[in-house]
Amino acid sequence: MKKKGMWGVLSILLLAFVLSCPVLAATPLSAHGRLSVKGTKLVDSEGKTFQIKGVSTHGLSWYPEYVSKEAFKDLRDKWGVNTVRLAMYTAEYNGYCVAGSQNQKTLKNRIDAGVKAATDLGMYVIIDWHTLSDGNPNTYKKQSISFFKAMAKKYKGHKNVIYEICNEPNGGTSWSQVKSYAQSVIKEIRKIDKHAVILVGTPTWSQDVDIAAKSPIKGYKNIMYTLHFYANTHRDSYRSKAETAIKAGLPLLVSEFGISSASGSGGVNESEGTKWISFLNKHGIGYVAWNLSNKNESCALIKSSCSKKSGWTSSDLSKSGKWLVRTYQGSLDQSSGQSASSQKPASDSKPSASKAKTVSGASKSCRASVKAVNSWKSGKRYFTHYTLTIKNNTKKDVKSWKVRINFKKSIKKSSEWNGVYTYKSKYLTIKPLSWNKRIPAKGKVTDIGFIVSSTSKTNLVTSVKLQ
Ligand code: IDC
Repeated sequence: MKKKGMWGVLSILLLAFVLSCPVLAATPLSAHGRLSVKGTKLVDSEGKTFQIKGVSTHGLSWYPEYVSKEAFKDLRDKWGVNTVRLAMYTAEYNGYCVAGSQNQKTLKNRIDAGVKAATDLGMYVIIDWHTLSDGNPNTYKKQSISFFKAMAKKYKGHKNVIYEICNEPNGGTSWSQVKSYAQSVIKEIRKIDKHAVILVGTPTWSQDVDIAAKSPIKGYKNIMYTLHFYANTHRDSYRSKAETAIKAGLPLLVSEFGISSASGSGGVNESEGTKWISFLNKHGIGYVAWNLSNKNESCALIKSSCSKKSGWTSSDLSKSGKWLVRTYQGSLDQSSGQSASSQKPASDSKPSASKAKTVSGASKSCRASVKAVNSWKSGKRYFTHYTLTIKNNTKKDVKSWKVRINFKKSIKKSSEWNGVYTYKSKYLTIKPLSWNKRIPAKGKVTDIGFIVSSTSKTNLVTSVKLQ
């Protein structure tokens, strides 16, 4: 009896101990593992599209106080961020190449601290060689090679480190000059690290992705090209350049963007920002916002009057910061403190949108499935990005198709692709284009999608009919 009693107490104690242990939440890294490039997309270790949602530091010489585990944890858990970018200027304000060897040590220590914080939190981290006033990345090519060799040696065992080898070529630097620089740097990194994703800037402040697409770098895997935009300056015509590059098969990443003007100041343009994000979500392209500081400029994410280095509430954020958190995460104040673990392809506004759902409908031969892959709030409206897949279950080709999708509440068109769309208040119909009309026997059509908005969070699809 006595013995039994003791075991009873012990097992209760053991149970109490187990229950009091925090459940180990998944992190972006534990959920997605090493990233690589497949076609035009960044994919996770299971080959699924992975969309970076990131925040960049300001220059590591200027605002090192935001490089900390506390700050990054807030970004991850409260802002919905899965990646941080450590921006190290090469030329201006104590840049790496202009202020002596002691300064280089200091900057490298800051990178180490940033990589460690991100790694401890299971986040991805971009080491950014932030060329800017030096215009042509060949200016400091030697320094760049020795820097990236050192980084690659140190971090080759890491699955979460990404190298960005030149932020923004400018001042008339041509793509062939950037390409030759990139080939030299990539060659050295690859001798040490066979896998890491490497980001290459494009001419004209990383805008000319269409030009890079005409002559991409050959012979290496896991290379992406960067596209930068500032939404109050760069609009439709820049999205067209991106579209050209994507069509040509170039893998893109927006390693820096703001919703201010290109100067980093001036008014912020939320609606153009939202257009960009819809566009990037539609293409599964990731993005990283500039910048985590309280500098008195409209692209800074923290208000200049706020001196906190972490633990921000919504009122501590600038207009850009508030918009960003809304776009990435829903609302800061509602945040549950959940880890950004569950990184779905992009921004999930809380609460209903996280129930990513598929609704299907069938005809005699086919099955159509509509999946909500993404949701976010912008202004007063809730946006949802849906994809449509139609499978032919028979052994005969289907000549054409038409799908009707019914919603709970009325919807408004935001964007659409790869179909002919007709909108009525509570439903829409999609008909094919000439090239995706025919569904081969046992085959399927994919890559059809649309974004609609409504005033309700719970505006999910109620039924799908194949006509
Ligand atoms: C800006 C900073 C600003 C700093 C300036 C230095 O926000 O505080 O004084 O750099 O020249 C970029 C660059 C990025 C710029 C940003 C805004 O990559 O370094 O930051 N921008 O101008 N490209 C387009 C815009």
